[in-house]
Amino acid sequence: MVQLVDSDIKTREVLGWKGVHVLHFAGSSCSQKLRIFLNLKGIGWESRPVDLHGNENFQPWFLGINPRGLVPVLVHDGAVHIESNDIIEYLEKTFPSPKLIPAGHENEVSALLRHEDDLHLDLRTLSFRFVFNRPGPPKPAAALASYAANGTGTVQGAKDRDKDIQIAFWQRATEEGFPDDRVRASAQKFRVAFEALDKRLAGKPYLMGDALSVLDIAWFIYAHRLSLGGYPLARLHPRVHAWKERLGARPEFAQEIAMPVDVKARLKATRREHAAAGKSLEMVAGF
Ligand SMILES: N[C@@H](CCC(=O)N[C@@H](CS)C(=O)NCC(=O)O)C(=O)O
Repeated sequence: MVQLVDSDIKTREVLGWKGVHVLHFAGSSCSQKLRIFLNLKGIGWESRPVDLHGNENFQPWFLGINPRGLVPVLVHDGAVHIESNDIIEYLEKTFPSPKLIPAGHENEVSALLRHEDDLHLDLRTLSFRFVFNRPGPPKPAAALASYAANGTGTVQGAKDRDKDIQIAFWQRATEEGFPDDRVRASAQKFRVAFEALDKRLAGKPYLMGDALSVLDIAWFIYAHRLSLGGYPLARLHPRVHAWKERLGARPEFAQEIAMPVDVKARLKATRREHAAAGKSLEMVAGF
């Protein structure tokens, strides 16, 4: 559980926020995951949007809440929680019904969620190359300078190494973009992970068996995002594809991944351009 301590937090006003507040961004995968969880739980929450496209997460106000500079963030009765999977596990304990982590499987689910989180920078690499595909550097120099300079830089009282990893990721992306060899390495990790999921889904409707769990939510988001980027899910992992389609038809999921018409059209054009240049995800990955 990553609940921040008092000395981590500079934006003191949040300490007075009562109830459930979520700082999030519509198109962020981790935010989508948390919002689907909240929908399924029926937990009422106050929305505090953070504009990632405008780099609001690198502004002093937001870094004063989450020194790591990432969404989502949960503020529950003035307590600040970061890291989407930790937030979900905290909420599962606090709002136990309906159950989304099967009893007796807490440690197994926790380990499987950690594996999902370990692939987050790989998801980001593939997303920036094949889904967002915006011109210019992924993060402007001024935004990164603000990121480095603001916030306490501590999580639970200790210097936050994760922030250094984030900054290094963006600096490298600014210098070299998201080159083919990194795409191949990231895509391969997902191929291995999806093969394991495909096996789990043999004869079972959900990843943990007969009941929907947080694991389905977390992996649904990855499968959805990668499909948008052109990952050939139906061809390589048919059971995962069918499971994703089934989940995506449920309103609690569908409303969180709905895309504005212009964004959809832009993505379609990007996919066409990449394919024409021989640079679609499956071509670069060698799938
Ligand atoms: N391990 C973190 C990852 C959070 C994360 O990387 N969030 C992304 C959005 S999905 C973010 O805030 N990115 C910052 C940016 O793009 O500037 C979690 O699970 O909460």
